[in-house]
Amino acid sequence: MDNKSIATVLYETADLLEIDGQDSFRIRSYRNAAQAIENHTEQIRDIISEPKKVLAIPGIGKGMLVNLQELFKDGQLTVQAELLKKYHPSMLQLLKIQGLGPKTIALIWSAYQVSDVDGVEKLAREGKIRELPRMGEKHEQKLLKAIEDYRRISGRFLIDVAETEAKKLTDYLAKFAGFDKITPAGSLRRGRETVGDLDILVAGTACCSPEERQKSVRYIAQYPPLMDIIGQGDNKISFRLRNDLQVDVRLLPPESFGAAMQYFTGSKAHNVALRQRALKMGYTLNEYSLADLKTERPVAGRTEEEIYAKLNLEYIPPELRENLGEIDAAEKHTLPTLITLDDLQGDVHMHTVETDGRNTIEEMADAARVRGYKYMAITDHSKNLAFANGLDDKRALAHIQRIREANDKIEGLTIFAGIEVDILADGDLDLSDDVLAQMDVVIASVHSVFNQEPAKMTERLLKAVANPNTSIIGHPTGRLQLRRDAYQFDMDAILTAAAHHKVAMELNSYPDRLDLNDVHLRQAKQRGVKIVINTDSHHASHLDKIRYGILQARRAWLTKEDVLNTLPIRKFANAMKHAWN
Ligand code: DGT
Ligand code: CA
Ligand code: CA
Ligand code: ZN
Repeated sequence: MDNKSIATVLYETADLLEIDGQDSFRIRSYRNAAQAIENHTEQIRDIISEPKKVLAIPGIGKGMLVNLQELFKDGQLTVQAELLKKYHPSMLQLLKIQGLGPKTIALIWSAYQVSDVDGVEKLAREGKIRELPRMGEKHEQKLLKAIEDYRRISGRFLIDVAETEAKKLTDYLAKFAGFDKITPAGSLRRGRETVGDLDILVAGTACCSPEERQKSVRYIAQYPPLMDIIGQGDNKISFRLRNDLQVDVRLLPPESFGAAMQYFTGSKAHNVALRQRALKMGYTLNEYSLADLKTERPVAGRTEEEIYAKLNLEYIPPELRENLGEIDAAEKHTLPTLITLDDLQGDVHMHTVETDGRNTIEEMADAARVRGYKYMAITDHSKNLAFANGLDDKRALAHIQRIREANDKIEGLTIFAGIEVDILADGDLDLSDDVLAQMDVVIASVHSVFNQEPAKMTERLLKAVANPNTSIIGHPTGRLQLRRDAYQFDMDAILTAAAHHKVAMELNSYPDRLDLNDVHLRQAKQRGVKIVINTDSHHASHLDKIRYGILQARRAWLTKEDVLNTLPIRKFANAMKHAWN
């Protein structure tokens, strides 16, 4: 359990205590602890066995320490578990609706004993919310709109959330004797940027007799974070987790594992095309096997590799299985050699305590070196981003100095001096030209005035691309997944200009962003624009998020050659100054 997950549980508990009408001192102690843990740089799980260290965190007293110990021991908080029993776990979903806080939820509960989203929506439609104290028709309309928004974006989960849940569940499954192979399939395996539900496949001896299957399903049903079971069949169980993520677990005999992996990895469109090919070749393909059409005898099924091979296809990596030309390319042996994590030589977008990051230059550098990078860049914010304590010219110059000093001290890694400079509303960059010219890496990003007319926004970005100091356009569309749409502009015009000026486009790996997306990345590649894959880390641990960027790059068919931060150091430095080869 990482600090963020702990903080979530504590925040939820505080809200539930408030709904329950408990005293404000107790509620505040949970919120304070949540906030302290969220902001703490050291992981609680690493220090939980040393009570003194935990108690040294401001906001954490003896009582909270006991809670934390319990959380690590049992995977849940008794206080929270009991409140959820009293009000039903659906209360946690209600709390996610914008503008619906514990106070209103408590009002609704005390008047109608309703604690789920559907129920509250029904009350609002029947005009029963406006009848509550301090509520009116306006509140009711706002609430309906918020529920609509919640529905639109709920249902899907960011890849890191899905991946974390999948990891926890597969660890739990691995403890059961008789499950030999366990793997996530579906959109998570394809590396999609958001995931609708988890598809987990399990094979082994426990899958093969009715009694054993029953025992296995019973074990799965006892998974602690499971909220409710949606369906249960002979070899499948579907359930919902506390955070509303749905999971399908399927039990398979080992000889079908490859066929099931292939089928349940999808995508649906890829499967349909593959099945048509199989039929043309005299086979049937389903989740159990690839079989001879006439004799129905299986010819492949234990591994995915043998299925693709029998269909005269090169093995197709999961990230490409979207029926976007991959089957044709696999037949002609023209599948791209997709970029891998090992190809990356550095990460050149990260923040430090000087602006809104949590670690120092040295701490970020140590983390980059541990990852095996050859180079990195510190790119703190510029002054336009006032809430992030962005740098003005003077502080930027001092920061360059500090970065150079840190670079002199560290061996085996080059720390480039960089900046993430704001693109102001008129397209000017937020720092003076001669300061920017001293930087090794200049990432220009839009962080304000998102709602300009598309023509104006295009002009703004074109000006930033044409600025001789710009090396990279950061998170080029500004979208925040499940939260904020991209700002509107003429992508093709920007890419054409970027190719001309040899300015790279960023693939920002932060799961909320994953910007550019796969479609735009393919478009960039067609236009001859190079990509830089970065994390935009605000904490040393964020450097790990680079793998989401790699997955996204692979879904866009990118190879090592398309990505500048696969280059050796000297060539990369030149590329940041518009010399791409
Ligand atoms: P998601 O969950 O919306 O993020 O996307 P997926 O791709 O995980 O979709 P899901 O969970 O509905 O189904 C998992 C895989 O199962 C899907 O990628 C392909 C396969 N599958 C599901 N339904 C069908 C179907 O009707 N025909 C075929 N050929 N395959 C299917
Ligand atoms: Ca799925
Ligand atoms: Ca599914
Ligand atoms: Zn940014």
